[in-house]
Amino acid sequence: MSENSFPHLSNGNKKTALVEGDNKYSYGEVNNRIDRFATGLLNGKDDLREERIAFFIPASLDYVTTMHGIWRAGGIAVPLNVASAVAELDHYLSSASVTRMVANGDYQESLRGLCAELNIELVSVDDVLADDIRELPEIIPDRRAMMLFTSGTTNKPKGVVSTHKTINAQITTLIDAWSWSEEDVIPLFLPVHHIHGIINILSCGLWAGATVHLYSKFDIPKITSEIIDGTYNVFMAVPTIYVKLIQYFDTIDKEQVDKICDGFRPMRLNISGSAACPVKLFNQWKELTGQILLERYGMTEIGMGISNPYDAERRAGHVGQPLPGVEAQLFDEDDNLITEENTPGEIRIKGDNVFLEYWDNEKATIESFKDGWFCTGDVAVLDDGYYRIMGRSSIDIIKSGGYKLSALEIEGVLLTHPSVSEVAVIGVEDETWGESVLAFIGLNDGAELKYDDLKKWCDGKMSSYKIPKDIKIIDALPRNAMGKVTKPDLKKLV
Ligand code: MCA
Ligand code: AMP
Repeated sequence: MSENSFPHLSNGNKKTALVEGDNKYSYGEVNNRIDRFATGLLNGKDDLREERIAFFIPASLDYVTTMHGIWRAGGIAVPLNVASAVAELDHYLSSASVTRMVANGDYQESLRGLCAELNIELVSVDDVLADDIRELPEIIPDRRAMMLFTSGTTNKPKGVVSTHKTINAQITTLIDAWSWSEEDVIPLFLPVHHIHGIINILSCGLWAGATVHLYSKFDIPKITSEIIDGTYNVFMAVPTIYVKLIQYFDTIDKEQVDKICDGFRPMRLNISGSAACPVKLFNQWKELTGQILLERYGMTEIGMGISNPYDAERRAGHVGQPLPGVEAQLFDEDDNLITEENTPGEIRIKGDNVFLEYWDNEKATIESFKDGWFCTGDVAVLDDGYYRIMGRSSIDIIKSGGYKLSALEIEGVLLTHPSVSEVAVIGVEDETWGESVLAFIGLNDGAELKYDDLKKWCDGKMSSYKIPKDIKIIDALPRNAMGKVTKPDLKKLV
């Protein structure tokens, strides 16, 4: 994907690309700024040759400038979670061998110590922007473009590397399947270190020539006031956002609720994904707004894989069929292809949308593929022509608020608390968050532990959404004959 692949990002295009607060930026302005940023990054070199450049910037013009500037200059973009704890950042930056970090204002200040320690050059967007534009390198599609960190069944997140070709495929399948056009106007309030915010909303929007309204967080009053004004015609979110909107309706008067729902009603599309959308929520949303949520299934390693149709039945509790250009099949535990309906199997995916590799982790990359298929670890059935997700093969992966969390990563942090002798973390069903994090904790002799103290102690060691929402003190964790904690037994105690 060279930048020309985003057909609307061209000089002189006056169409509004981005809206940030009271400011509007045209495609032409954004394009020029990206070229200036890329020129500044190169600083006389002809190509960044896959230098890893991280950035710690919320959704904004500066974010778009940085991401595309790195791409145009031939680097690998490493967008970071601006809500990360320092310990998490240390892992991301070290494992990706990041050499430069872009951050502005207070964000920059918060990173100064860590960057100095890791010998990373810390710059702001303004520091980099060049006054004029030099020739930029030719980028072939197979070049590495982006690294996103994802949690898995190990205690450290892995860097998922996608190429320009991968990103191109992830975007274009959605442009077709969801009928994106220049007429579209969409709010972006999800974090921009994950596929949902980066590809499905921001990149599809910019590729299609649409207008993307940028928010640094999910600001319900501001966003709903734009919805009342009829600003948006497309809305994409994780199920927790729809739950939070419905909860918000309970706190405001009926007339206001009606206005917001009337703002949703004429939209051409409302999408839910990143976690299971409960049938109850699907029905509530339809009742309130008339919108039939389009649920789709994706993963950091594959972008979007399976989606309900835009123009045909959108079935509650189901994620639909493989997207154009994506192959999906179910396999049983012996790697046999499942062809019958209603037989559970692991979803495996092939296509240009699939990532290249886990960064610097050949073993994990090899283990995640079988016969060329990427193994998602998600279990599904085919039910009357539509895939239905049953759950995940690993109990150690939790989906909370749309974030994928590793139980082992959280356990690793909790175990360092001086009062804790053993710990097991599980996800428990939660109406708002989908799943919430619960920790079973065994204490050292004579030790005591209050939840609030543990919560405080976790601050700065992990992002707030990973901190257990509750703890249960237990005499001894249930273990099997091999000494392994039997988490299904813990689930029965909840
Ligand atoms: C936040 N809190 C939580 C959680 N998150 N409590 C329990 N479980 C959680 N998961 C608590 C905070 O600690 C805080 O508590 C209070 O809620 C408010 O926190 P805040 O961060 O302000 O919450 P929020 O703004 O309401 O955030 C909810 C959110 C956010 C907007 C839904 O979680 C979010 O943006 N989720 C989306 C993540 C996403 O984009 N995932 C896509 C990745 P206290 O007040 O006590 O301090 S998956 C993906 O990309 C794949 C490819 C796909 O398929 O899409
Ligand atoms: P992540 O690794 O953060 O990209 O999260 C990807 C995971 O989110 C998938 O492997 C699924 O477990 C889950 N997921 C995404 N979309 C859905 C959906 N519509 N229904 C159920 N689970 C989903």
